[in-house]
Amino acid sequence: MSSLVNPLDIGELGSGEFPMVTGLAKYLQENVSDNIADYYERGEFPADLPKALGGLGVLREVTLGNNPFLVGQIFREIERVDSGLRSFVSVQCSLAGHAIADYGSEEQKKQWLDSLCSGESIAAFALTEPQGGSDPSNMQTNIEQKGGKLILNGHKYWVTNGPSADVMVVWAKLGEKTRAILVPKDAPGVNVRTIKHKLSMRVSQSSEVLFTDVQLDPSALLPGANSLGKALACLNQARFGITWGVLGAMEDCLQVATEFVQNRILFKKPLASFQLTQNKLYQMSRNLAGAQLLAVQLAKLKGSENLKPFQISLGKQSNVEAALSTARAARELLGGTGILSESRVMRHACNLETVHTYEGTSDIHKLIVGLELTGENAFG
Ligand code: TGC
Repeated sequence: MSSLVNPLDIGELGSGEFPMVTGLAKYLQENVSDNIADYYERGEFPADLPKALGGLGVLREVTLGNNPFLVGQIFREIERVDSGLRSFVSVQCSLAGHAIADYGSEEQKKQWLDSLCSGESIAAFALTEPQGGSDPSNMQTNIEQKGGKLILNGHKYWVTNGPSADVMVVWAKLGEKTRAILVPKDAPGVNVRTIKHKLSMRVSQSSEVLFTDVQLDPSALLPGANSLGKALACLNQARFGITWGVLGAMEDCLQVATEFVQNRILFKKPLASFQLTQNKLYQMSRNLAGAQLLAVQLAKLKGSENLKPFQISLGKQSNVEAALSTARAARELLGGTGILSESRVMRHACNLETVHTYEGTSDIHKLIVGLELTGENAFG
């Protein structure tokens, strides 16, 4: 790994340390990287990817493994290609897979975990509703008990993987309690609509899902998923993955920008020789070094089971802001070339606009840290 993308020589970041990550990087390089811009333009997800990631052991590792460095490096490699691909894995493994693994019955785990980890089945996680994602406690989706059956009604929004999901982990109110229930996609009354016209995260398949009198057996409830806190604990997994994933996007932006300015001649000199250029590169490198240190420390804390939610918020907010700033700087250094799909950096920047907002907006994460610092709840 060149010092360019690992300025502080942080040993744990070396992807050579994990054969699975090396295999993943090779697979992505040979099969996805060259085509990703076309997928992005078409707004299409590479359909072979889930089974390929399953075959490499990547989905199992993220869902059930217990090495945060390996999980982090997996996300970093995938997001180096595109944040939308990382979103697929975040939802399949960190959100839906974790919910089933942590809160599911033995029967539910037996039914779903192997096929989710192999990529044979796809999962979605339906928490957010159209009235706003930041306040999930205002959930309107509900479950009623009627004659030994459960009846689900409601409307979920921004459901990643929805269009291809075989199963959805749906969060809903059952009386006063927040519960999660497994809903097969073909259950009568489930209506999945793809969200179109996105200018960001175009390879990620987003949807809204309407549930109209969907009849489910009580055994579809995840027994351990019995509070809003359990839903937020799933988000911890996904937010941790983002702190690592965005490193990949940043590294790619720094690499593209550095190569570009070394080869671009302006005023008879390489663009790299201008002080303003080097200042921008310095800021990108500094952003990256700080983000890497944060990610490594979060992984250490996670590995020793000492990672607190507010620390994840700090890492997610800070690393995504650093990544967005890095991608914008790369775009600027590339001039007009920066807006072309082939240069990659604008795609990263557009994706990172979404990452800045989802899995807890930047502001929500600042307020979570603010609450920790002051004891004052400033959400409402
Ligand atoms: P609050 O009273 O603070 O908390 C309710 C209960 O939850 C506990 N808790 C957590 N537990 C584990 N991990 C966390 N990160 C937790 N945060 C809170 C808390 O201790 C409490 O437990 P208990 O036992 O005391 O009841 O709840 P609040 O309603 O005041 O909300 C606080 C706030 C704003 C921090 C929370 O609502 C929040 O994080 N909001 C942002 C939600 C968010 O990130 N939404 C976007 C998700 S992304 C998306 O929906 C797409 S899903 C994936 C996809 O398809 O892409």
